[in-house]
Amino acid sequence: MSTVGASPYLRRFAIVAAKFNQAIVDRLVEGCLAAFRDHGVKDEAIDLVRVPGSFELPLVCQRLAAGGAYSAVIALGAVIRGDTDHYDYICRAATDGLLQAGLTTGVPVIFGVLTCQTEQLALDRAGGKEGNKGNDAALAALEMANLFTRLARRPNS
Ligand code: DLZ
Repeated sequence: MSTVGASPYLRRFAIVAAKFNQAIVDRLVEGCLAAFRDHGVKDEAIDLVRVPGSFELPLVCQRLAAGGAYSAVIALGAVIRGDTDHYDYICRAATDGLLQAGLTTGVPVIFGVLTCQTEQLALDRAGGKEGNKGNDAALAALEMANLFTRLARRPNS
């Protein structure tokens, strides 16, 4: 039995990154790019697109995924709880929308959106003591791209 994991196959990937909380999201982007480089994916094989905030991630991810040029599309953002109910609405829109983007297009859409109670908790997960979720998102994208390649080679899949 072989393991379905990250592979160095040359593919094309899109990163869609929110500008809101940009200092944090930029760290996620760096972690994502570093993981791709570590696995042999060249910068030229990656397109980076910016959107205003995490609420806009699903629409752009869906559009890019539907275009058929990418093995996977990665959404990166940071939603941090404030004084209003915005947090709950944006989290729900991002999670539901990104799930739908993947399901409707059949292209892996990777959820790299931090949803945190405080800025410090987000920083901890953007290259801090809890690692870098952008890095994890790239590994998930590689694993899903590899899995889809294998599934496409199998009859009846
Ligand atoms: C408006 C807003 C707020 C309050 N908080 C965040 C956040 O924590 N993270 C984030 O990515 N975006 C936030 N936004 C912006 C919305 O995602 C969206 O860009 C605007 O509501 C415009 O549609």
